[in-house]
Amino acid sequence: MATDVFTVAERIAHSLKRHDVTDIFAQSLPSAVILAAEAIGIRQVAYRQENMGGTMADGYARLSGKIGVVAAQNGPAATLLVPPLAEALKASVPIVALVQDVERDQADRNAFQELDHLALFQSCTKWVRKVIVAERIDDYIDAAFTAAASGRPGPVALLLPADLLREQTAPSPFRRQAALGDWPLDRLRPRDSDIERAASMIAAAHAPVIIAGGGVHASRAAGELSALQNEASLPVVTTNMGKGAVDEYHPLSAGVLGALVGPRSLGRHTVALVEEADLVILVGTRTNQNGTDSWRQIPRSASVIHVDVDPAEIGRTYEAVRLAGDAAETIRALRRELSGHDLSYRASKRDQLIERIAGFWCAFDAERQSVARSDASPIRPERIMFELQQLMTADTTVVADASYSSMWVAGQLRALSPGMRFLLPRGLAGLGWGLPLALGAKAAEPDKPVVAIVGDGGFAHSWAELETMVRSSLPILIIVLNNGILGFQRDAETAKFGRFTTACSFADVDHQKIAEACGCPAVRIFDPTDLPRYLERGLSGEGPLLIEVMTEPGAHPPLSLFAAMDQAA
Ligand SMILES: Cc1ncc(C[n+]2csc(CCOP(=O)(O)OP(=O)(O)O)c2C)c(N)n1
Ligand SMILES: [Mg+2]
Repeated sequence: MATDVFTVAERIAHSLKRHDVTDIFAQSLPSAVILAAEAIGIRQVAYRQENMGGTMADGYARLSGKIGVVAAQNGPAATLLVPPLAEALKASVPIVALVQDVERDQADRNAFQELDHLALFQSCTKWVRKVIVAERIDDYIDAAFTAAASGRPGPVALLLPADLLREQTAPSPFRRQAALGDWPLDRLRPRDSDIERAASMIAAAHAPVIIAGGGVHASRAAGELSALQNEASLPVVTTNMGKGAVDEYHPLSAGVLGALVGPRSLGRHTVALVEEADLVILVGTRTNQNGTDSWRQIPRSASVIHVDVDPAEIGRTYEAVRLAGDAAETIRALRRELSGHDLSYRASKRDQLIERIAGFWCAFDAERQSVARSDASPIRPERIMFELQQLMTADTTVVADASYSSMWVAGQLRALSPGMRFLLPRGLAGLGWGLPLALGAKAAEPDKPVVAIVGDGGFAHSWAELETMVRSSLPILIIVLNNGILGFQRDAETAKFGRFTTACSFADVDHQKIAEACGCPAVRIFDPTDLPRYLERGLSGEGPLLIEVMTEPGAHPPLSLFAAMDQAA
């Protein structure tokens, strides 16, 4: 078969298969490619709207460890890929976008739906190329996968002129047999002298703390991180993106920190671990505003070690011992080095540290009792999280939309194992990502339960994909937090200006009916005691279910932005 002459579209399909691509998120375009892909058994998950399709590819990539592939038409369809690719760029998720372009001899004369795609994708991908020569197609497909999955993973775009796809061509004269569909592609590690220096600092530190970010998940480094946590008796907090990097029931785990430090938060207690640290070990984090509560937490006096696959992230804000490399490889090397060090000082601190962290969790649980166990109607979101916690397992993938949904998940749920996945669109925190991220996650791991928690505002960006969910047999549980408002928007305006604009309140929307109209069973609940049985049904995997929960519009997560307001209340 390798010597046969195929069309470029068919060659693309075969290359995708070689890279173990089993699913493409698409809407029939570029038609030649999708027809060729379906003909050889690659599944098309047909989205309703490109920006949702790109996000499905994102959720798929985050969960599966494989590169997500999305395809789209030129022009307006291509422009709709910008938001999901931008999120993936900021969140370091590898996606290959296959985008049709106008026929080569029609370029630059206002052909139908012609747009400068190179310029369009420049800002939201790490690599964009247009294929001009048919015989080079295998080179370009492999280059696209390599660019997406190597170094700091991210999205790429490959532009495919429509006439090129129909052209017949022989296979590449160079050997092209590698499967490049998994990420990360390379696992580089720092030089020994840097590992030795970092290990000595860890062994000698009086009050070290690890801040683990999303890079731990990207590198599949949760096992290594947990081993380091245990062996060196290191307390671990995570960023929002890093949630689940360690088991949050481990006695040395102190949950998510970031900006969740207001009243009734865990972070208001655990922040002391960072503020009092003499050594902060950053792992796989871009030290962004939300991850650091506006860069307020790490004291100037602390030494910093930063493990990151992107050398440019190290030292961006915090000068650090540079451990540029893959998180799993680097931690493994650190552990090996530490095994030759005397860790008795660290061990001597362990019990005291465990007791202190247990005290934080205990205080947090006592403080949130009034909301997490509240019987009130409208329902407190903390109560929903409390009930979900009782029913989820380490296999459950929890997905949230931007806004408060992300914060309820990050701050109220507790990860049950190292590597448990919580998919949060924290690259850019855009509304509407929750449902499509969850559908991508379900396509990646059909046998695992997926729950998507979305606000009513964000969900409105993505309702149409309910039909995709039903048609494509991707049964997930969707929890719509219907507070009738753009909650964060209203509260942020109130905190900053003392008033808010007329956009913040919605007319009543019946999400149960919307779901049912698309063939998805749904309930609308007002009483928190109804939560357990519906959550159980939704997580059972029997079929999709949408639970519209009428939630308390006055509830907001304990973000530092609101702390002054809350303290005064
Ligand atoms: C695409 C996009 N548009 C606007 C915003 C600004 N924004 C952040 S949160 C928010 C309100 C979200 O309301 P909803 O989804 O109902 O969640 P709630 O806060 O009420 O739980 C808005 C408008 C955004 N993050 N993303
Ligand atoms: Mg809302």
